[in-house]
Amino acid sequence: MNKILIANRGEIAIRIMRACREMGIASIAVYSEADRDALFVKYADESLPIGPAPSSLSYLNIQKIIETARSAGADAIHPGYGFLAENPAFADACSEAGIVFIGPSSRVLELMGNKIAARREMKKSGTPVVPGTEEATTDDAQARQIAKDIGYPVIVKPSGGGGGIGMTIVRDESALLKALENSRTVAATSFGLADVYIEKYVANPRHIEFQILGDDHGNVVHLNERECSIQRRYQKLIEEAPSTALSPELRKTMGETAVKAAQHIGYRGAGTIEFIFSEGRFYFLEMNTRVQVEHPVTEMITGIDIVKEQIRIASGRPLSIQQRDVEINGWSLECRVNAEDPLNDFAPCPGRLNRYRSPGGPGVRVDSGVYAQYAIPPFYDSMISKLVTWGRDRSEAIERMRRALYEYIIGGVKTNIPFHRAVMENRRFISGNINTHFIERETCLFDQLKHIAESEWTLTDKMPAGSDKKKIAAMAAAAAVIQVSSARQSG
Ligand code: MV4
Repeated sequence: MNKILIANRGEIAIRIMRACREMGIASIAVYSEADRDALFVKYADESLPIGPAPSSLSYLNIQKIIETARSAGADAIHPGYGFLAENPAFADACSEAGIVFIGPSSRVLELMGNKIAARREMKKSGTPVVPGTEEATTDDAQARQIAKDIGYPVIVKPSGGGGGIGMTIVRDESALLKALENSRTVAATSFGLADVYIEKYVANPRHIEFQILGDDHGNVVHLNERECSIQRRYQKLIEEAPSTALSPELRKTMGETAVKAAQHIGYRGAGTIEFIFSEGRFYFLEMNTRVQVEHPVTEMITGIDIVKEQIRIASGRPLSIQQRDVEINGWSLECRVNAEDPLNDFAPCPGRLNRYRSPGGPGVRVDSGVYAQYAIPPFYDSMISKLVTWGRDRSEAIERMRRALYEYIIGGVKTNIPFHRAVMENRRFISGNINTHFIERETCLFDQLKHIAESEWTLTDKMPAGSDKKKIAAMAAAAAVIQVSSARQSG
């Protein structure tokens, strides 16, 4: 493999190109009109335009991307996450063009993309699934009977989706038919498939997922778990590895279950088995057939470069590690730093980063696709960076995250950094006793956040206003760099 086209943008495009560079592989960026000034376009060995800003006309345009890959002589395409990453038609289009799709077979993408089929298949492999329906529920009387048998509350889920869209929690029979109707409508609009299914609703769960890698030589390994319970409206905000919830024995059991599940479907590439975890029990939820946003926390505790393994696997080479080589070293946290206003319902705040300086030092990793003076376009997600820390234990990882959040300077847009600072100081979070309802239930978080945001934003917008000398010094340094570069530009 000599040349890889990255069919994605932002931080993940750069993450993939970094792996390419270390492996001596040339990288090709493709970019929309809105991304002309983006960092990933500058980082790539070669950059080619693929169309207008809306992703439907660029990053989702299969024909255009394949055509571009062909004319540039790409051997393979890495789809990153989102966009075309889990699209079986795209995987097929790659093969038809004689280009390697860096990911699982289109058969597996199809199978795991249909959540009812995935459930059925996982049950067959001996993986525990939540009690629920085996087929799409079409008949109302039958649905009523099934929900009654499972016992309320139940949750209605679209088969075509995942990630929470169109899911409805049903507390009693009177709400069931309306919920089915509602989920079907959302499912049809969002996924083009109206099929829905019913599961027992697991109350107060954690979301724990296992990273797996499979190659074409019959090897499947797991890289342990990630704890992803800190989320809001199905959007993960903070992830960590390992999870405070698992004993070594349970970790081993869940890891072996994940490997068996992957082997059962003949999985190739990097993938994630999502489990819902409650009261010591775990159940399969979904499988994600791509590299995930939060993969760095696993890399930090295992030392394994997941993207390089993806490329190795796609080249037909065996995994560079066996299960016995996988060890957990320390603890890692990831905060997704977004351009959004946590005090205004996390509304997106795209715009120019008139000040930008990222943190560093021991145990700090920043994956981002931005730079000072870069304008975040309004067309895509609002992620500025993934701030990742590592420590010998969870306390050290948290301390380093607090320190890194303190060092981070972002001016010109509102960010959720104050939210992350509040979480890193929150007693419940520090205790590790968290579940998926943490953000909505921990209301004191928002009082704390308000307090932090007021001082932080004042400081960043009006530099001399604060009393925080060290932060001002760091901001002055960043401002000086900006002045020098703009003087250069105008001169
Ligand atoms: C569930 C569940 C409880 N019971 N399934 C949400 C994202 C998707 N990956 C699966 N999700 C859930 N599935 C069963 N059987 C709880 C969630 C869930 C959730 C559901 C409704 C409202 C907010 C939620 C937050 C996290 C997880």
